[in-house]
Amino acid sequence: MSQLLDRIQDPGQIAELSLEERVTLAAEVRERIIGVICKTGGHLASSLGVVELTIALLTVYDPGIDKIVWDVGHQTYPWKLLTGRRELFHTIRQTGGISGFPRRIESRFDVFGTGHSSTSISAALGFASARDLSGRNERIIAVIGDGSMTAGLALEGLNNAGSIHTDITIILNDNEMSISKNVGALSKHLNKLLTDSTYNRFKDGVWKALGKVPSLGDRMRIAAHEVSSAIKKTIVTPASIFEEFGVNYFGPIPGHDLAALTGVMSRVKRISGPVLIHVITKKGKGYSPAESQPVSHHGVSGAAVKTPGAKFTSSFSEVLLEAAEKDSRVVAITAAMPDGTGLSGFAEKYPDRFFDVGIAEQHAVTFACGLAFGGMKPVVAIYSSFMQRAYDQVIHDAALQDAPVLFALDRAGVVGADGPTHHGIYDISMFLAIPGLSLAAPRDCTVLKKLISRELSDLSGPTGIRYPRGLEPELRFSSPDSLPRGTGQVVRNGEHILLVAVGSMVSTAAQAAETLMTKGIDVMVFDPVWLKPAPVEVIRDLARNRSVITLEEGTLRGGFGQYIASVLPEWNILNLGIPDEFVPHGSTREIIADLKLDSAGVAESIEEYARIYCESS
Ligand SMILES: Cc1ncc(C[n+]2csc(CCOP(=O)(O)OP(=O)(O)O)c2C)c(N)n1
Repeated sequence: MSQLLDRIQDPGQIAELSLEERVTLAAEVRERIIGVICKTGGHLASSLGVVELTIALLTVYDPGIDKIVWDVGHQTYPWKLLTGRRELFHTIRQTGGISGFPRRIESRFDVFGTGHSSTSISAALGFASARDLSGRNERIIAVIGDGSMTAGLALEGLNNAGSIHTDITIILNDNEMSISKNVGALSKHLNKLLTDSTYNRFKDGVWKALGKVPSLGDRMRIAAHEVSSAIKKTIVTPASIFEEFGVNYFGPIPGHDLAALTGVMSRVKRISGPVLIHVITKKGKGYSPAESQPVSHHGVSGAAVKTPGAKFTSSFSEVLLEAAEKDSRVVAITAAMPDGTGLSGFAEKYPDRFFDVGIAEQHAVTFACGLAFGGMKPVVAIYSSFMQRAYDQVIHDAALQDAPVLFALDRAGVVGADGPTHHGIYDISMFLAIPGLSLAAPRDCTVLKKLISRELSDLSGPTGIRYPRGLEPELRFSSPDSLPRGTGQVVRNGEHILLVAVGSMVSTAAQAAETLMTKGIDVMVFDPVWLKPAPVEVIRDLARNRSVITLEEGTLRGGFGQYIASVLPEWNILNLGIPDEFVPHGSTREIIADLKLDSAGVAESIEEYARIYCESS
C-alpha cells in the first residue's frame, strides 16, 4: 500500500505534507523502487540513497520554476516517481518505456539530460547565468555525487562558479562510493570534513547564527551571507577545498534526516553566491542487500535469466593477468570502473601496477601516455561511450606522439537499457579519423585474447581493441594464431557477395548468409579483424567478382563501411550499420532488430540489394 505516493499528482503537493507524512512518503518511495527494480533491473543502490534528499529538494524548491540539475542521473528514480512518472515507472529502461536517466523530452522537470557524469555544475552555472541575464530569479541547484566530483569537468565548473559568483546551490551527495569505493585526494578531503571536529564546531556556529536571523527576504540575503562570513572570521578552521574555490561550504548534513535536510536547505536558500551543501548518504539505504553490497547493487539485472558462456570482459581480465605475469611492465588503468571493466582481479594481484584514477577518462589517457614513455606497457580500460570524453587526449597525447598505449574499449556497440548516452557506437568513427592509431574489433573471446596477448608482447603505438558487452556469440569460427594487421580472415566462402562484417557482426553475417543461401544468394563473409590499418588489398582482391557489402555495429557516418567505400571507389558498396540518429534505450535484442542488424534484418537488406543490383545490371 502506497497511500501517500499514489496521491501525489503534482510535486508541489510534497511541500504541503507534514514532516511525518514526508517520512512515510520516503518509505513508500523506497518500497516502490525496490519492488520494481528488483524485477526490471536498473540502478538500485544510488536511487535508494537519495530518497530523502529528493523529497527535501521537492519540499524546499519549486520544480516548476527552480532548476534542479542531476549529475549522472542514475539516481533519479525517486525524482521520476515524484515528478509525474509514477504510473510509467514499471516501464523504466525497457523498450518504449521511460528512460533510466533524466531526459528533457521525457518531462519538463528533467531540465538537463545526463548519463555521463560530472556535467551538473557546468550546466547549472549556465542556467544561473541565463537567469541573471534575463532578470529572472529562480533557484538553480546542482546535485552531484562524491564520485562525480572527482572528474575534471566538475572541477572546471567549480572553478568557474567561484569566479562568476552568481547564486547557485551545489548539493554534494557523499556516500563515499563511486561505483566502487571512491578514490583520490578529494575523497580523503571529504572524509576529513566529515570527521574533523574543528570543522563540525565551525558548522554548528554558522547554523546557530543563521538560525537567529528572522525569516529573511531576498533583500536580506546579503546580510545572512555576512553573518556566515563573520562567523568564519571568528573561528580558525581548516578550509574546505570548496571555500578555496570561492564557494561557501555547509555541512556535513545527515542525508536521511528529512528535518535536517529541509532545515538546512531552506536556510542556505537565503545566502547569496555559490554555496555547497555537503550531504552524507548511504548507498542502498533501506535495502539491506544493497547497503551491505553497494558495488554489486549499483546496477542490478532484475529477474533476467543469466546464460552461462564466455564473456568478453572476463576474457579481457584473463588475458591481461597472463600478460602481466609474463611482463612486469604491463600496468592497468581504469577511470572508476574496476569491476565493470574487469580489472578488479588485476588490482588485487598487482596493486602497484593498477591505477584507479577516479572518473577521469581524460587524465587516464594522458597518464597512460606518461607511463608508456616512462617504459611501461599501459592498458587503459574504458567503456567505448566514456572514451568520448578523452578524444582530445587520444589524439593529442597518444596518437600525435605515437605513444604505445593499449585502449581496451569495452561495451562497444548497442548496450541496451542504459540507452543513447551509453551505446558505444561512435568509437569506430572516432578512432578511424586519427592518424597513426590502430583499431581492431575481435569477433569472439578467442580472437580478443589473441589480439591482446599479441599487442602486449610488442606494443608499437596507440592501439584500440573494441569489444561488445556480454557473451560471445554462439556461432564461432576457428582463427589462426596470428592475426596481423592488414590480413583479416574469410570465415565463410561464397560466390556472389562479399560481406565484410566487423567484430560482433561476424556471426550475424554468417547466419544471414545461411538464410540467403536458401534463396540462391551465395555470400562470402570476411572478418577484417583490423579496422585500421584495414586489409584493403585483401578486400579489393575478394571484391573482384563479387558485390561488396559492409556491416558494423557502429554509426555509418565516418564508419568502417564508409572508409572501405572511399578506398574502393570503383565498387558500388552498400554500407549496413547504425543510421545518423541517436539510438533509444531498450532491450539490446529489440534495438538490434529495429536497426535491422540482426541476421533476419541483414538477410532482408542484402536480398533487397541483390534484387535491385541484378535488375539494374
Ligand atoms: C564520464 C563517465 N564515466 C564513467 C561513468 C560510469 N559511472 C556511472 S555512475 C558512476 C559513479 C558515480 O558516483 P557518484 O557520483 O558518487 O554517484 P553514486 O552512484 O555514488 O550516487 C560511474 C563511474 C559515467 N557515468 N560517466
